[in-house]
Parts: sequence; structure tokens; C-alpha cells
Amino acid sequence: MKTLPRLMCILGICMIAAIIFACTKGSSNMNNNNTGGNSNTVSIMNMAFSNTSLNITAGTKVTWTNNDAVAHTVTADDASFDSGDIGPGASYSRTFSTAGTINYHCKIHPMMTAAVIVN
Ligand SMILES: [Cu+2]
Repeated sequence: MKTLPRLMCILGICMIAAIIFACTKGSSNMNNNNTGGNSNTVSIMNMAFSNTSLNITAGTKVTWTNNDAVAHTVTADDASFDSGDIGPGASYSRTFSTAGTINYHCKIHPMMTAAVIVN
């Protein structure tokens, strides 16, 4: 039987494709912008902030949760706040009371950038 090894190969490729598809679908779904002003959680996953422009109303507490296997930080570009290292599974919270756009990044991985827009 020569078709069996070929069949196994096709099956294997299909499974890998399905896994890759599931992964990319999962992460892209996290990029929804919350414009309602009541969402206040940001997941840190796959070396990125799940929401790169979080809209909130003044006085809202925002919680970042690190769902990666490595440490990250939530550090304001203007140095107005810095979470310090957030280990895997740990969280950091901050209440934003002044309107404005606060750009922030991860100190360990400077290419990780996002913003909180306080209305
Ligand atoms: Cu990081």
C-alpha cells in the first residue's frame, strides 16, 4: 500500500494547519477595541497587550493580567507610573482619574506598546 503514508502525511499537514488557524484566530479576537468605556481589563499575551487603545471613563480602574510565560511591565512612556515586573499569572492595577491619552510600553520588550484613553 503506497497510499497510506501519503494519507498520513496529508492528515499531519491538516492538523498543523488547524492548530495554526486556531492560534491566530484566538489572538486576533483579543484585539477588539472596547469603546463602551466600561471594560477595564487588558490581557498580556503572545508578547502583546490585548487591547492597544483601551477607552475608559475617568475614575476607572484598569487591571492588566500577564497570561504569558515570561515577565512583562506596564510602564508609562512619560514615566508617570511603572508596574515593575509582572510575573506569569500576576496582575497589576491602576486607577486613571485624569482625562487624556496615556501611552505605555513593556520595559523588558519595548516593541510592546499600547495606550489608555481616559475620557
Ligand atoms: Cu514584555
